[in-house]
Amino acid sequence: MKYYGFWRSLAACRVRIALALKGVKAEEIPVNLMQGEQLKPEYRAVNAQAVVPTLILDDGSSLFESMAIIEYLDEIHPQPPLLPKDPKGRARVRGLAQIVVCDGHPLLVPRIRNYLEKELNLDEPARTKWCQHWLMEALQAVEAHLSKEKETGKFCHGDSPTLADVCIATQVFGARFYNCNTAAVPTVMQVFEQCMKLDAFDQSHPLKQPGAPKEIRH
Ligand SMILES: N[C@@H](CCC(=O)N[C@@H](CS)C(=O)NCC(=O)O)C(=O)O
Repeated sequence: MKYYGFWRSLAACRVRIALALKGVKAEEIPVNLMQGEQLKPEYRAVNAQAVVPTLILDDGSSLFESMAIIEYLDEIHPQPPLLPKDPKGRARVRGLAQIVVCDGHPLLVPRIRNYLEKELNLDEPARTKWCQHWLMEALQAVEAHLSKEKETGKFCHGDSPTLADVCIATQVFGARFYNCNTAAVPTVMQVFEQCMKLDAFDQSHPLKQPGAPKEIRH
């Protein structure tokens, strides 16, 4: 198994964390998003949306979209489970994950930032303000759930990590890259600290990947 990713990609990071939690080894093939490599015809032939991640299975077939990839990994490597056993629990975990993956993170990706810069002529401070705003919108919605729902434990749902933690941890990585004030989301940050005690999260951090700089410059 191998996957196309990039050190800076939060979506690829989600897959990296899930692979690590499952103890599955997969080589990462870097696609340099900062140099636009995702837009080259060779990569478009791999991923029709020109985005990472793409998981390539041993039979050569490919899977796309981080949530679909992670749920596939969870089905073929059921231990440790990333979704609860009960339907209501699964709906809650998927809901928390989707606040980030469907509604928050898509507003930050390179094609959006490039459009803001090149088509709408927004300068760097305005683009940073945009990213900070949407990063925190998602995390504040997650905070509202985590802080008042009884299912919240050490992690988003109980005392072991789920799909929700994978997604929320990567959104916090993004919030830190953009120097967001995370004091407003204390429960999210408690869960994040628990996640970061696990090697699977710590070692999957974007800045710990080959080719990553010591710190993020926008
Ligand atoms: N919903 C997709 C998002 C994929 C995505 O947008 N990935 C970003 C990196 S985090 C990307 O490759 N962007 C390329 C671009 O925007 O040009 C997923 O979860 O896999």
